[in-house]
Amino acid sequence: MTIHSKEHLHSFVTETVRNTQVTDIHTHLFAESFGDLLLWGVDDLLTYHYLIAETFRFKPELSYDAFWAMSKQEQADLIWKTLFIEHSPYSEACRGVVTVLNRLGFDLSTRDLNTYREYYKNVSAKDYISRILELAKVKTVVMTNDPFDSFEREKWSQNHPQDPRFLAALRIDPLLNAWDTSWTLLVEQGYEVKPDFSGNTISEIRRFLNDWIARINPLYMAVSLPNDFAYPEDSSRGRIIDECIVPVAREANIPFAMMIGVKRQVNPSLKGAGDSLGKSDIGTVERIVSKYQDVKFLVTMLSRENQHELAVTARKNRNLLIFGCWWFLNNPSLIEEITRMRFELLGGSIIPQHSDCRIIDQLLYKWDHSREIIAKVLFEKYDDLLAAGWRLEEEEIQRDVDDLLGGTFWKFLGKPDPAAIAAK
Ligand code: RAT
Ligand code: ZN
Repeated sequence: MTIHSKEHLHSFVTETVRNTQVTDIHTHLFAESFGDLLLWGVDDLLTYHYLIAETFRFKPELSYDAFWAMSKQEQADLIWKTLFIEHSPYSEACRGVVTVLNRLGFDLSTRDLNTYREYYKNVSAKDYISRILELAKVKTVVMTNDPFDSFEREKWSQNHPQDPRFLAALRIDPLLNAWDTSWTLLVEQGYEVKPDFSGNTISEIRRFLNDWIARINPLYMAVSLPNDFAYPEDSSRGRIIDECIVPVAREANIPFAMMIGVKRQVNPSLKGAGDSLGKSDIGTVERIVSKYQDVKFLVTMLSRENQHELAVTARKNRNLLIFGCWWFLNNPSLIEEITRMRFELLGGSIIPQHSDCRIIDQLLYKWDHSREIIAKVLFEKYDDLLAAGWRLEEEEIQRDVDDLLGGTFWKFLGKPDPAAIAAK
């Protein structure tokens, strides 16, 4: 059907973006078979590291050690009282909790955490995962799988049947960012590597990567990189990228995902909440993607200041697909500005958002909030197009939204979307 008015356009775009199933390309969620690695429920929701950092700001008298000595439930009580009772929860991470509780049907007028807790006592992880994925209209999530984590390795070795809604990504931070210590972890797994790269070290690192690729079938290899990451670089990281990651990515035909701009542990007392960000040199991205045009790169950058030049770099390199409004950028004002700018420079050849969820409940808010903004910006772009004299069909809008919420990712990988096949 042809779009016939501004109102028709607005309601069709809003409804389509709201209802189209998503492939969430980067999360920290896990399938049920991974046991305690999967976080869910109101206490995990409240002890999210974003909220821990916000709580300390209102509690100058609270010692870090005292907070870390508390049980999870005590921490959640304190966070709830501080951020939700003593102040209004309008930061994005706080509003997210409100959206989740509301979507789950809890009575927000009571503000009684214990009654919310009651609900979770009677649900199983299995049912809850299905409920949240359905409510959030997320068809598949990509996990962050860490071959350096012994608990997770153990889970993979148990060969549980794979839940098709949870797809793998091979995360290799220690290999690239801490070779001085991580080489020993490869030795422990039976690879003959030496800290100075002598002997078979390079081919053994490749063997390690290939073995993990065979074991978990990852959609991509991923790393988070500091803001001062440079390429080329005379360092173990530079060497491993050139001689191990790139050839393995090429041969396995999977992208190398670089998440650039983290300053780890600027405040170690905050533990997992203590990381920050810094502006990076776009030349680094330009040089690596143009050197290896036959390798695919997924890139997201953490600093707002890098977003425009990253989008321009994608215009110049079709082997670069930019994704998401990552971490400190996952705020409505920034998502709106970044998404609009990306649409203007790159049309639909982007992945506008990923959730980065750590707690499965968060899918409800991260996607609700992002969909609202994506729909708003997309409506404006189509409206401008109508004003310029174009005609639009509803089917064309549905096609475009399918691409933005997953299709572009699958086409970049060169793989069919398994959920789309299963639905047929
Ligand atoms: O967004 C986050 O929760 C961060 O703590 C990180 O997990 C980041 O997304 C990463 O994958 O390193
Ligand atoms: Zn992440």
